[in-house]
Amino acid sequence: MTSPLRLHYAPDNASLCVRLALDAVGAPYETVLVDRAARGQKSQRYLALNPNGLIPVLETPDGVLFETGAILLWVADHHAGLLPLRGPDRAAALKWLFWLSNTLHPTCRMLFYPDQYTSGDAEALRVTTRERIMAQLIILNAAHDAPWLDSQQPSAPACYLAPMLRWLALYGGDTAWFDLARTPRLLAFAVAANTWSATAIAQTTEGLGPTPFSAPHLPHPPEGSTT
Ligand SMILES: N[C@@H](CCC(=O)N[C@@H](CS)C(=O)NCC(=O)O)C(=O)O
Repeated sequence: MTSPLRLHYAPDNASLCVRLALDAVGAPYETVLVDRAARGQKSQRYLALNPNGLIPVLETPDGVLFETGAILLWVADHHAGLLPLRGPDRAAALKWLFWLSNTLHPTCRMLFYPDQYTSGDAEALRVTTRERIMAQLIILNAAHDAPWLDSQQPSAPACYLAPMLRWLALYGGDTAWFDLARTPRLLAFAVAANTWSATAIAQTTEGLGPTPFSAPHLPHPPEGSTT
């Protein structure tokens, strides 16, 4: 590797979470575009990095990493500022990071890729999935142990959450159901995330447009495609 870190990405994909974290800590990295229009994530070359055929991958001096949550944790372990170092604050931040990875993100995937989860009525699955997502967002909105949610600065869980709020507003069929006003704390979070310096970089590199997390528009990336 010519650069210590290499992010395999597609615009507005889960790689955006990693990009935000890397830019938040100022870590130098290279990007490698995964051509989703050509199903590059299922190519033999990519599957050799991530046999799951999913984006992102981060190549690191410690090896090839996949799974967004694991990558965010790795970045946080190597750069100060994304997670509390120890104690109850770290425990709570890890709890929510894993919740985002194991609970909210998989539910979002059922909305974005219903055909991968049912051979039956995809739209019916989407209807129940929207209800599940809203219930999960209400749980997060009420969390008493998530100060990262109210911070103006990015953290590992915040870098995971902000893109998911964006995707919920943009993808997954009819998006009229999604209204951040129902979760005012998450709305305030998204407004703050709009102003991160890492967000400004992603607005350029991935064409995210204005207010990318609180009131997003479909992206106009300089290269690649979202799907
Ligand atoms: N559990 C995986 C999920 C990643 C994921 O869903 N990536 C999407 C892009 S946002 C993807 O690669 N989709 C392509 C596909 O499903 O074929 C992670 O956290 O990294």
